[in-house]
Amino acid sequence: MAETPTPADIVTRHREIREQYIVTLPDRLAALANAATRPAELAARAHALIGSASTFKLLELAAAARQLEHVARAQDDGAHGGAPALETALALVLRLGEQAASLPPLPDPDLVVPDLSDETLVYLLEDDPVQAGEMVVQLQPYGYTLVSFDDPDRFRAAVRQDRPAALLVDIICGDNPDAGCQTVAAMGAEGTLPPTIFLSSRDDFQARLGAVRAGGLGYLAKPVDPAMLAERLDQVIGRDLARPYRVLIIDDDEIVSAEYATAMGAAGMEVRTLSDAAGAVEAIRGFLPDLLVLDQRMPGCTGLELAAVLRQQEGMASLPILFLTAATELGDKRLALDVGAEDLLLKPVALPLLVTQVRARIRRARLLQAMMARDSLTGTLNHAMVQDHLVTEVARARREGKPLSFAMIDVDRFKRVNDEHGHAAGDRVLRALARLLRQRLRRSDIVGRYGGEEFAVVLPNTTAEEAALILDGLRRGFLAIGFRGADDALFHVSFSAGIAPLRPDSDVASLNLAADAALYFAKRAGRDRVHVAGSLSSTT
Ligand code: GH3
Ligand code: MG
Repeated sequence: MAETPTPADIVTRHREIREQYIVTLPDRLAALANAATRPAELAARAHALIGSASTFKLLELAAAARQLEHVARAQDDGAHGGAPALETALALVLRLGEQAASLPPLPDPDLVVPDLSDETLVYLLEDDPVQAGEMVVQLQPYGYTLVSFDDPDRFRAAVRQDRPAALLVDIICGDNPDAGCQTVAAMGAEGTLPPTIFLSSRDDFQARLGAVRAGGLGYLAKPVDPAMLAERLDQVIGRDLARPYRVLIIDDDEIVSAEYATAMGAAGMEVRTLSDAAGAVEAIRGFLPDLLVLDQRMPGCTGLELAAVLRQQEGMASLPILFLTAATELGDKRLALDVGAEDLLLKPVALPLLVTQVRARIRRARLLQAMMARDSLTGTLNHAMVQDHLVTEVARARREGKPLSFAMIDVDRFKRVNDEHGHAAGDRVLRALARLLRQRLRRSDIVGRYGGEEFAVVLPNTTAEEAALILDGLRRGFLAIGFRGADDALFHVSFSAGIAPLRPDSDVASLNLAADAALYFAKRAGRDRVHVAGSLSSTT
């Protein structure tokens, strides 16, 4: 995959695209002038110009083009005596267009620049060294590096310089009961505030209100449960452990699509562009985008028609589509929603808004997909999906002559966790285990919740010995995680695991049985260990 571009790369790229657009302007104007006596074509060309000119913030030119489209359409519809108005409108467009082409391009104030901050670095403002030290250790298993500060001024200076991904702020600092909120509010006013979560021993409305007013995105009452804190951090940072969002843009104006693609790329998305609707089905099958951005007007077919064609293809019925259009007719919006468009954005759309809209829709679409195939508590695959994947992976391993291991994991004495610390704490333990599995395993490994407190993992291309090492590392990682229950006491939980390697004579059913038997062996041998089917000892 390509390296993440720097903010300077992005600005340069946008400038190049803009310059390309300016270079193409004279041709666009010439085509317009040539169509002076054919009102229908003139209207279509004027319409295209509205879209591109407004994208590049040539707003006067876009407005003149809109007027020209209006007059040309009236003429085309048989209005009499419109010729002089049409000539005037066309002349204005040509004049403004020539002006724009000869002036140095304005920089676009609305760029999306990549966020290069380390998404695992979190700064903590906490004046109690014991609590700070504990928090640093507790967040390590979740992949967060916490750096703690006890002085608000030094904290502020460090945040400004290092740009951490998020802040954790204790509201009370030293003798000042409001130091945390004041520090955060000051950074907010400076425009240097990363996503912030407040931690406080107060849990009343006034304290929470103060935190919201200061600009906090989250508020956790102390003592803080590390699992809950890690989840909140994931949320505010927008960390997605899955693959990057993919967007396919289909627009016949390649310069306009390049402008959009650059902005989405800067926001960490993978983007492809296509200028010809005819290649859409093939491009979607090859690239598997999460979302389609369609221009409404294209030569050959409209965006609406293309959407209708796609909706008839297998597997594309629910692909989210975002329409971009320069048209303001309400009728179009109704039609767009009719073919199942997510929404319709009017051009010119500011790049940051476009990126936000695309991201929100992909997030929701992935969530919906996940809900259907996944367990709602832990977000891992459900039992049926794991079995499906296991069938596929076993077949693949046989075909390619590669090893495969299947593991079952069961939380130890989980009934006691629920009994002693409450069901809600039990749920957090399960979510933390699921998250640890997803975070530490490879993308190609398949993780699912088998039911209750039992999980299953398919490890393609992994021998039993390798699997035992991996699972044992996970076992130790899980044991290191601290949880807090209803009684506020910190506690730790272990799991046992059974591993079954794929053997020449095994199938999916016997893999399940063997992993289950190995897990049973690990439990009987004393729990908190990993056992490989057929071996005599377990790893602890
Ligand atoms: P062992 O070490 O032998 O596995 O003992 P255990 O207590 O973990 O096993 P047992 O099967 O006796 O108890 C499992 C408990 O898990 C019982 C059930 O109430 C609880 N449980 C199952 N699903 C959930 C869940 O979604 N959330 C919570 N909090 N508890 C659950
Ligand atoms: Mg159990």
